[in-house]
Amino acid sequence: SASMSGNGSPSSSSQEGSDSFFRSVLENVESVYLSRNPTAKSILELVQSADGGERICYDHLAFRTFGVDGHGIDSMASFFLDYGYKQMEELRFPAKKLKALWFSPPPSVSAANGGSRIHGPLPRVFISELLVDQMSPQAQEIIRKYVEISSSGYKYAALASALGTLTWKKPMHSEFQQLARESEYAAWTLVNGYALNHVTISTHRLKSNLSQINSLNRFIEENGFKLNSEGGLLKVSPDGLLLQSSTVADSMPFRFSDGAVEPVPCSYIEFAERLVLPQYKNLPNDEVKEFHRRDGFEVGNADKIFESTSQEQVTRAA
Ligand code: OOG
Ligand code: NI
Repeated sequence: SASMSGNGSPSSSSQEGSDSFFRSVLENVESVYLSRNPTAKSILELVQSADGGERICYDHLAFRTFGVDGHGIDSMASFFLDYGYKQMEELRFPAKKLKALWFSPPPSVSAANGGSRIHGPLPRVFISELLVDQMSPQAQEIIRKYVEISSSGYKYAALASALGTLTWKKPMHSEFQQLARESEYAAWTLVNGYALNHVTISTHRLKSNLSQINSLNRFIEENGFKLNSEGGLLKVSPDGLLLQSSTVADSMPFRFSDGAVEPVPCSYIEFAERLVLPQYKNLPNDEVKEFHRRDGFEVGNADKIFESTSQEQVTRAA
């Protein structure tokens, strides 16, 4: 594309072509998310303008899936793997009956892609799945019914996410409620499908004092938004180097197949600050790159961030 300053060799220009397609898909995934989640949209605008107007970098994107018959992590991961992402560590959440994998992005071939937030360095990706085999027979029956209805839908997870459609038909309200009693993650996935679960603002890449996550948290609360309080507002990894926080999900009316219209939790927005690794602590600030910082995810942090869509957090007084 015209805005890119590659060296013009055939391999670099074909890579730029696929990169631009890949980013277009992510932009659609993002715009579905922004249109359904007014809190996330407002916060992105607010942080961007308070930070001096430069575009926000995403630390990661996250998706949820049903881990059964091909509909799990792999269904969404295949798109990212095809565009150069690498599979990294697995995380386990036995009490929630969840498993997650994260994927690291390929180095960016383009520095910018006019006008969108999916620009510059590509975000990490965090994909989780419900361990469906471990659910009660009743819950399994509901989940298996909808993944069967979707038939080959799992092959088009990224497409469903970019279009903002479910790959199965809408459930009945009673089915949603039954799943929610056993797993709020399951109920969320039944009504949101492959929709983007959250984007995460990379706070250390902000220019202002909001680059410190505690200042950003204060700023978010001062502006009237509610943060997930599970285990405290700030989630800190045991090594002290990965700091995370998140809002509670917006709720939106959902029309169930039996005609009931009830609010269901949609998506939230997260903030992550990755501190410089001890071996690089003497590097001058302007020489610190992303790879000098704490990478990856943390099971203890993630366990609490999952609660951003829970009834308890969504309905709690601010
Ligand atoms: C993912 C929660 C975990 C993180 O960054 O550790 C997470 C989810 O709610 O699906 O986002
Ligand atoms: Ni996250």
